[in-house]
Amino acid sequence: MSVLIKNATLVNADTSERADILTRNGIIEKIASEIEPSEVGGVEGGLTEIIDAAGHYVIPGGVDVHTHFNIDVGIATSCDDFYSGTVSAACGGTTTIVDHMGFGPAGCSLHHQLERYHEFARDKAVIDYSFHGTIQHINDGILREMESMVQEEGISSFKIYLTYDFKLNDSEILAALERLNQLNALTCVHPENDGAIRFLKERILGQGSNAPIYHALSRPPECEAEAVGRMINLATLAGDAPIYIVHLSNGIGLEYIRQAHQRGQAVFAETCPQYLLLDINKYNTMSDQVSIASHPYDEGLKYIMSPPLRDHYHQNQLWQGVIDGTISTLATDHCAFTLAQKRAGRDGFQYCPNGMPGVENRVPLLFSEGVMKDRISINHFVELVSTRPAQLFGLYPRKGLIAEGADADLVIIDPTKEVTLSQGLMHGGSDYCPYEGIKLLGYPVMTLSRGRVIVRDGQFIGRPGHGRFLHRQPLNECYRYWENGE
Ligand code: DUC
Ligand code: ZN
Ligand code: ZN
Repeated sequence: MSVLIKNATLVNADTSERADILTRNGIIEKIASEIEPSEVGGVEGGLTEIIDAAGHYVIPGGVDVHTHFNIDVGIATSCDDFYSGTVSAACGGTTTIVDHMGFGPAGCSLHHQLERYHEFARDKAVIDYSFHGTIQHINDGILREMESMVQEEGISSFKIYLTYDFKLNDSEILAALERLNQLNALTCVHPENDGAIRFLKERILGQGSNAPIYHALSRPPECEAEAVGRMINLATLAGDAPIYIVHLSNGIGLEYIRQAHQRGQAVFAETCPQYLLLDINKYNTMSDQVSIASHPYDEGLKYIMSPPLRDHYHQNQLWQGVIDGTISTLATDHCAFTLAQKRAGRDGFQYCPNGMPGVENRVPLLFSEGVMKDRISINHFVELVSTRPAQLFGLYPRKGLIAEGADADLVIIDPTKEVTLSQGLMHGGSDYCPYEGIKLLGYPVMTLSRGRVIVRDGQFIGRPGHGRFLHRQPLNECYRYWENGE
């Protein structure tokens, strides 16, 4: 099986060039300024397709390192599994996902959840995938198990929570950081101050305020920023353990991260399109739909997630962080529910399952809002959506790079294509698109996963089970690819 892409503008994180690209058996075999079909054996030689990419960009497939498929959040189970979730990802130009495993039964082992997630994804995923470990408690058994998770199972990153039922306390955080650093694994953190949120939430609910906006007001930016600052200090105390802040949504925490960088600390930050492009006013929005639907909270409930959407000050700060490199990656925190599931929050925001879809929107949104609006270069865009996440999570140079020998995960973007985002165009399991009505300039028109065309002009043509589990490298293997570039 072989595909020849002609006349491409090939874009990596550091270079752009006019090139032809030949893929064979899932790998990029050759990149050259001109490759003639006859020279690679034509149809007899296994050439299955010649794609003319003139006027289009070809980028390394998107790598979304923050999804939640099949997740059970206690009050609901997300509506995307590893089939619908990865189809949606592929249609939006993402060819690799790293999913955050959900919580298992109290006291369960790390391997228990890993086995469950292998079951969830096997035979379902249409693109390549891996998982982050989830640490829901700390004891000697868990600290011991981390070694085989990293060295045998290929799970080189783990997430800890500073809020929710399975939050860790400071001494548990230190134990996790120290051990994971020893194993060359990256600690990802959901940073929100649990006590402050509990205090504010109790007061707000006690006053009878339960509309969607109060979800945001019960977890203001300072709750998140305090936890970011605490994690930065704990990471230093744990012997300079590297940390990765997930879904950063505020400018105060961003400033703490910037200061940590000035001290040379390994603190990596991810933000998501919703924090750059949607704002707190969404919780008060009354759309036309509300007049025909039956409850005034319905529109705001669509955006209930943690951390919540912020105001324009924080949005602008985050854009600045993206532009100046303080923020390393763009992920989605895709955690999709249907409108019916979100409507549990009609009785109060505390009953609404947290999260929303987005895996299909990330690459097109950043291309249009970032590159086409001249906020970032196209190379920086590739770095944020593909190269950097691949490097940080042990997937590079197999993923995140267009080079001979890399996986042929390629996305072709037509920069002239105008698309107005709407639910009708989406491929996931949810029944609303949080970015409804946003006008985009530029859109992915083809996605190849390991050399197979799996999306063509918005039509998914891949198959379940094509996606393979990716055994990820530990951090010391990744470091050599970016250390010099820091
Ligand atoms: N917040 C999380 O921490 N995880 C999933 C969705 C959400 O809103
Ligand atoms: Zn989180
Ligand atoms: Zn998440």
